[in-house]
Amino acid sequence: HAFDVDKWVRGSCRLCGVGCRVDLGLKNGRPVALRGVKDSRTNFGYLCMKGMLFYKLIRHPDRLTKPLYRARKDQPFKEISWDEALDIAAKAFANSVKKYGNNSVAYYGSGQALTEETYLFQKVMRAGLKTNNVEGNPRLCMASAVGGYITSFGADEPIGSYSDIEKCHCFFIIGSNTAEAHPVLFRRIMRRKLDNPDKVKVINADPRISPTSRIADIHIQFEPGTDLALLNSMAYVIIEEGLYDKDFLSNYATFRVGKAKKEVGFEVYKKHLQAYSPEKAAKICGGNVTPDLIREVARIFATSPATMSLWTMGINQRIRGVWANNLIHNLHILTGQLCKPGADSLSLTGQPNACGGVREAGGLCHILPAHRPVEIDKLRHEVEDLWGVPRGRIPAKPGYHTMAMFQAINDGKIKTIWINCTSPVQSLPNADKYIKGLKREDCFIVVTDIFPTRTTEVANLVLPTAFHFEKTGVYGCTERRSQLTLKALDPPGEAKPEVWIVREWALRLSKELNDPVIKKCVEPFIGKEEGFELPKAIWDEYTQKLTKGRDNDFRGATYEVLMQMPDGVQWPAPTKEYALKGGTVKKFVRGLDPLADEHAKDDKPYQFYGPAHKDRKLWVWIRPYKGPAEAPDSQYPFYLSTGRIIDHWHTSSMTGRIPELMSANPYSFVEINPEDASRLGIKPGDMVLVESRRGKNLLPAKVVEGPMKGMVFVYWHDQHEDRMINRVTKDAFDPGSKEPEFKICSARIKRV
Ligand code: MGD
Ligand code: SF4
Repeated sequence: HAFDVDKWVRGSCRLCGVGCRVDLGLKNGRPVALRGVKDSRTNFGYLCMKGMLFYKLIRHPDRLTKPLYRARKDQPFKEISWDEALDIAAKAFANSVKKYGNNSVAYYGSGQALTEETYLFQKVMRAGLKTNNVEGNPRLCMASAVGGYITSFGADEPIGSYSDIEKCHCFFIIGSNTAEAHPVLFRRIMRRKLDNPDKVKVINADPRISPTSRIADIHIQFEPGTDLALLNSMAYVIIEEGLYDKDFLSNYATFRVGKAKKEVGFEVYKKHLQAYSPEKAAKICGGNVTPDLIREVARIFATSPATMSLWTMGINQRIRGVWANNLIHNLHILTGQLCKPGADSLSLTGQPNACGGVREAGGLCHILPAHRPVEIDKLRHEVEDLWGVPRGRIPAKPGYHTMAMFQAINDGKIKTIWINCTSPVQSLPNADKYIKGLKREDCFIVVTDIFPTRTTEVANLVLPTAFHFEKTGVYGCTERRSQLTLKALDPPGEAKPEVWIVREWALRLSKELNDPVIKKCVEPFIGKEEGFELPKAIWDEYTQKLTKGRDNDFRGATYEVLMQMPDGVQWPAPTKEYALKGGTVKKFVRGLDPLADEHAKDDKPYQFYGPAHKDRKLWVWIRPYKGPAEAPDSQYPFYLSTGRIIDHWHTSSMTGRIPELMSANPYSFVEINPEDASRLGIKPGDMVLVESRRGKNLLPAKVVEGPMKGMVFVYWHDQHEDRMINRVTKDAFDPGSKEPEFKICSARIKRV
């Protein structure tokens, strides 16, 4: 290697959900380079620009290095000691609990926090402070995918793995700009296509032509929100033309309808699909969708030797996100495009640890660690027993979900909140509405971050934390794979790892509330050195105690094992011997998944033991088409959609501080279809007012054959007040997953 470094330290990328393996290069103790790990079967040594450059944040001059405090939000911050800061945090939470009750406090975390961090925060909140007000940004991101997997397959998270890509013959990419949001994974898909241009088909279904569409054989462009009709129509063709897999269906599937999850017959399902003949669906979908196009893609999907669907926020961030997920799974169940090599219904995760930390370790208001719904008494008591706290300590009722949590702040019901590793002021939809609440003087806000952000502007107490590679811990990516990142250097100034902060805060909280059970939550971790021993002890408790006997049994993936594996381990991995082979590549398949063997009830090759489906079957759902919460009308005639750009990560609080990335994309802009631009007299670079019923942005125009006619698209990373697009988006959410519809609202545009 040409790098001039003294030492390489192994970890995973800090940014997106692909989970690329990286080595951080140090020279004289300073970070100087990042390289991809060649032995990795995830990224094969490749990195995208963000992944290659994030080491520049480690010693960035803007880093927060001292605790900051102000009693009132209209005062300037002053630097204080950790002792003072932890006392203030403990008193704020204790006073709220004493005065307003346990549900007046909350934790709002992140799919970028380490698993050990989320686990410890939620343990103290639930068993210590007796509240399930534990949420995080994965609600804005993956909640619909969780709902889809649980209702269709009986268990969260994908069956297959990235390695299916190299065996896949038909990629059905819907609602995902993989090329920009998951660049290194897209490289694998592109490689597969370029190496097999005729054998491999790529179908891209999206209202916007994006860099992902470049490799597509077919681009289906439909009106935003109409894909539920498209997916039902593909199912119609598959059945009408007899392209379904009768054996797979009779062995492994049942048909379901409604809230009561009632089982119905195949004929009832067929009848429901009559409303979605290609002729009828094409009319609903608009764009370039014709009956022939629907027939063609349904045939390719069903008859290809192996089909993989890939999707992200275009499907999840919708008021019917769970249904959209179900309808994709339906196609796989009908055609048997599951469990065999190269076939999978694979939801791509946005963040590096939304799966590992939040979905698996209990980071949402309704789930306890290891996929245990909080409402189920037996499972809740199991957790209380494992933690050694009295039964009844964890409330049975889920806490506030994200949108309800920020509404509760608006309503003055939450008095103290801890916001960790996320910046809701910029990332919540209809942001202005919630910023009002966050500015309330009667809501005390603690923020843990590495940089000042839009959210630290509304905080009372800002605590500086260690960044990636300044602490040890685990990230779990899309494909059920967990990977360890080792501490390589100390954090700057007085910044501290979150696990230390939570432990010390909990000890003070225990005294403030005179409640020994709070201390009990962190007792196993007292005295542990914070760089390695402390996170290790937390990981050990979580994996050895909490995942035992669960569908994500991960007892084999100890730190010792994770340190030996170039790519970490995929769960389930109940034993060290098994984890040392890499874990489970395909869930539910006998011979590949130890739990499928353990739970086998017959000699069938697939065993769907997911805990949510007692019948051990996959469920094909009857889900009707339903449009978006807000469709264009005469006043606001455009669809507005938002998403990521390759150079930036989310709110750009990190990537916006990397000069190379900033100069590549310094600000956001609005993409407008050339036909609309010409009709409205908008030329490239003109300043355009983008306005909805909630707010407005002023953005330069990019005139491009990207969004379809009647639609505009805005990148959401820009922190500038005039270009923060979440001041314009809508906060309607899916009634099942509670995930907001960032991807669709109506707007008008005007050249200024
Ligand atoms: P990030 O920029 O990822 O955005 O939105 P956010 O989570 O608000 O925030 C991460 C924060 O963590 C940064 O402030 C960073 O400085 C801080 N940080 C980095 N490392 C550490 C660390 O080690 N410890 C701590 N404590 N902090 C650290 C994401 C959210 O946004 C998501 S997940 C989605 S999917 C949504 N997507 C979306 C969209 O598509 N369109 C629109 N319009 N809005 C969206 N908002 C949602
Ligand atoms: Fe990091 Fe994602 Fe880029 Fe890989 S693709 S280097 S995980 S940002």
